[in-house]
Amino acid sequence: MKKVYMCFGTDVIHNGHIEILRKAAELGEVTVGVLTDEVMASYKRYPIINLEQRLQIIESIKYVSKVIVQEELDYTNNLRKVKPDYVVHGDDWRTGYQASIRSKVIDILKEWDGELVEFPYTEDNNIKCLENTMRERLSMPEFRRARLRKLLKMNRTIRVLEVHSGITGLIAENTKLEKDGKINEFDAMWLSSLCDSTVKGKPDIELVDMSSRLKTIEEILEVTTKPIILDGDTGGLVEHFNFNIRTLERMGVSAIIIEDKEGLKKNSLFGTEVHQDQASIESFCEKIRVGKAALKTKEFMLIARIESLILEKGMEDALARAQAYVNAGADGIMIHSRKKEPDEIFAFCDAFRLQNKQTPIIVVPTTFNKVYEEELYNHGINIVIYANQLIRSAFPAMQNTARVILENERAYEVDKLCMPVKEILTLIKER
Ligand code: SPV
Ligand code: MG
Repeated sequence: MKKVYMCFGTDVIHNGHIEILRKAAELGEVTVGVLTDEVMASYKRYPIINLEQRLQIIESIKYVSKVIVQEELDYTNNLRKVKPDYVVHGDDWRTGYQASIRSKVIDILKEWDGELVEFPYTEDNNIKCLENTMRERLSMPEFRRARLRKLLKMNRTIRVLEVHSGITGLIAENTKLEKDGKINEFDAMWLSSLCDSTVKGKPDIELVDMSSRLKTIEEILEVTTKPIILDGDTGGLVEHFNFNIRTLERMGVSAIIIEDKEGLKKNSLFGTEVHQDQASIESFCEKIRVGKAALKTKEFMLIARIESLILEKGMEDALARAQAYVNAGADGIMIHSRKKEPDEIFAFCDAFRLQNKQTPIIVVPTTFNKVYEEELYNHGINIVIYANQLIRSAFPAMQNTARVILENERAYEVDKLCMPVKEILTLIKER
């Protein structure tokens, strides 16, 4: 009996899959490698049903003899274990980001004269509808809200991109690229106060109020499925905070980060160049307790942001606050710095991790931006937020276009700087 290997990265088994499995079974005994939730999340979308359930479903299909777990998009390890005579796949992976995975499969199969067999991929409308239905479910509050906690269990850096509108939401949702056999994409979105204010032409001083922030969130929720982390500034008055946090939870936001400042808050990257007051440990802990008590689910996360390094209050103060905020119920700690080097961030994380292995640490490497995600991970950091790069890159591009039009007194010269009209017309799908 010949051995056949297939990999399954889906949680919706449809007639197309059954058809290809039937053909595979005609070639020999079929082993299916089922992708882990982690790989699924990084390759297509977060799975609606988990690995155990998917293993059970696929195992019960009559054309399948055996299921094993495939821990990477790259087939190499499983292929060397199984040594199949045939790998079966739809022919849809010849182009796009799976093309390099395919070439590698062909190379590995040469080691024992195995063969890649490709069947025409059936893309019918029913299948498209099914996939759309799944995506819609992922965008619903009950699915989306819990996803940040689920991602945190995956033991890797969670990569978060700043968004401030529907269109930036789509960029965070859809931008992905293949690198070293893996798909790189953003896991979640950060609704920055700086960018949400800047895009409205306002300073970052809690002037853009919660109603306006909620409207922006709604706009983003409508066109995306990924989890949202809201930059909640100081959280405002305790008496308002308990209402606002519940609204966010109900909408399907996954987390709010509040910073330990009081009075007129200014942006942290000003540091001590402007007057800003840090809240007392007691009053900030009270805000955390009130916020946590208002929540209805265990899914929503309240993350406490420590401004001690920004305000030059020292490492000891930062560490004492971290401990106090966790004891008050904070589900994560964001430590911020505006130094060019990550040394003080690393010192904080190393010391914090000596006492606390569990609580997620969040950082915003805007100034210490030479540091790679892997290095942050090695210091126990769980979430990395790219907090303002979309608006900072969009602004100079738009300003330059405006200048070039003024310079030439016509728009011909800016055309090469712009997306073609045809593309902007079809950028947003009507369905
Ligand atoms: C934001 O993006 O609004 C932040 C991060 O709060 S920072 O601008 O660095 O303070
Ligand atoms: Mg902010």
